[in-house]
Amino acid sequence: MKFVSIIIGSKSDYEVMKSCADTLEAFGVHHELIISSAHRSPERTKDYIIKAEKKGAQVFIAAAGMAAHLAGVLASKTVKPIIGVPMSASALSGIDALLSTVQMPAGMPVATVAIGKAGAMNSAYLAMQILALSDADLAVKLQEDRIAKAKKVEMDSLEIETIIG
Ligand code: RP5
Repeated sequence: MKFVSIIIGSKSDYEVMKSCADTLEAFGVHHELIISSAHRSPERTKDYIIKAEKKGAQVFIAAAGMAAHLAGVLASKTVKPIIGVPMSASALSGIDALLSTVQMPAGMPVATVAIGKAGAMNSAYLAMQILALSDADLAVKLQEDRIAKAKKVEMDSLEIETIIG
């Protein structure tokens, strides 16, 4: 079964990354979420990538904070697309994780999204856009979501225009 794999570096990342899992759930996209760390449990992380690929993982989403090497470790073990989500987990408010995640050497890409909740949700959308390249039904759902978002902007504007006259 094809699915999206979400790996978070710590339980403390879950509150933010739940919105990634929720977004995939809302579109009916199979996914699983595990906790594994590049630094604290490197063997578990490596073993998981191999098992997940065998089970059908199509895209990996890696979320980590501080010196965030999780996405890079995944990139070293698979040629499936890797999306990195920097977590705000330190006095540097996620800038540390952003730079650790985004600054991959040439030939080892990690598609890095925004720090925190927007990035968590966008990682799900980006994963689905990748899957939608070979899933017409999912592509239609994503198009419908865009239309709904555009309509919401119009409705919000009308609401404000009504209030201010
Ligand atoms: C990273 O260190 C985790 O991804 C987390 O964002 C950060 C802090 O982890 P905890 O000390 O809260 O477990 O590895």
